[in-house]
Amino acid sequence: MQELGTTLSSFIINEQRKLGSSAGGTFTGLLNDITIACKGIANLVNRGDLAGVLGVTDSENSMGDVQKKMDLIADQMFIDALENNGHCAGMASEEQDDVIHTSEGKQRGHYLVTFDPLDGSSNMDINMDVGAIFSILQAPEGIINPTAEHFSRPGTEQIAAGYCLYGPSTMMVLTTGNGVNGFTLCSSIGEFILTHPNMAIPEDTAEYAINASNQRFWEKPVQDYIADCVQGEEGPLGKRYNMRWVAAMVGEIHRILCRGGIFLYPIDERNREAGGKLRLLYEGNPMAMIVEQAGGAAYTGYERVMEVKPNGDPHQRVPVIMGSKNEVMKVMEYHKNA
Ligand code: AFP
Repeated sequence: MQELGTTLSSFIINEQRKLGSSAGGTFTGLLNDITIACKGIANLVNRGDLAGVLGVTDSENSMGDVQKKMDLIADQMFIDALENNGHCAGMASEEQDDVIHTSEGKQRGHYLVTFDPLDGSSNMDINMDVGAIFSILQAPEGIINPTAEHFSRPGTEQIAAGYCLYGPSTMMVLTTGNGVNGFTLCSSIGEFILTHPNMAIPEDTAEYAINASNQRFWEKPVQDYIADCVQGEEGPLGKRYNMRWVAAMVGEIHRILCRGGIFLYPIDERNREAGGKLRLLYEGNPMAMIVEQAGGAAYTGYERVMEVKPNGDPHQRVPVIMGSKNEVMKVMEYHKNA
């Protein structure tokens, strides 16, 4: 019989033991709750139209995005999985206006979880990559029903972050602040198995990801950087660049973890007032933690994403420039010189 390999749960238990953590059991339980949600979502995403989960609803989220059927289903699957075992004190979801309290009568745990239950959901209907992103914070002592303020903490306070990519295979990528590890869902036994230990982002790259259709709205430093990339070997950067756009941040960051690259969703003229396009708590902070833990860098153009001061709004937005360290620092130079 083929060897099973290291499951996600046994990996976490061993990691907690090595760190001498007293929270081992409940933290492992919390991660287990998240994997249950992700496995359930993976199953529906994989069956697609056969499961009747494609298409839109007639509702919008607080950001004005039309919600897809699968956005709402994935959101509820996260909430149910996190509520069931009492490891979580409260949740905040990109799909909900307000933070979510654990239902009356349910046990409350020591952690706060924020999540984007279905990142890149416009890809659902065209059978392309989608994913889930999550971040875990320690809950403040003695708080029964956490408020938005309790979730509004800088990314440096995250104790774990991860994403689940529903691609050709389903992968969970996780950091608990001690490197980044990737696990592939083995459908025959229903377990995530460690397949990508110690993921590391190459420091150099010649591949960028940006929605180039927004070019006329970007700030000058980003305009200048991309213009120089496009010039290739003849330009000041002296190399030929490749470009990719998955339109799901989970897909972009996964590619960068696997082979390097830089992902930009900068401030532009249309999103300047909102502070950017991507959400700090649901996308910016967790992905910045993963990228930094894999040896990459994550900035807004002006400061580290994880040091952005939260403004109390769980839907606060942020510009992001993240990926291979030397390339991100190059873009930072464009900002400093502007
Ligand atoms: P949703 O989470 O609303 O599906 O949005 C996905 C996303 O925030 C991010 O994952 C992508 O990088 C980005 O939007 C794609 O945006 P464009 O519409 O500019 O392609």
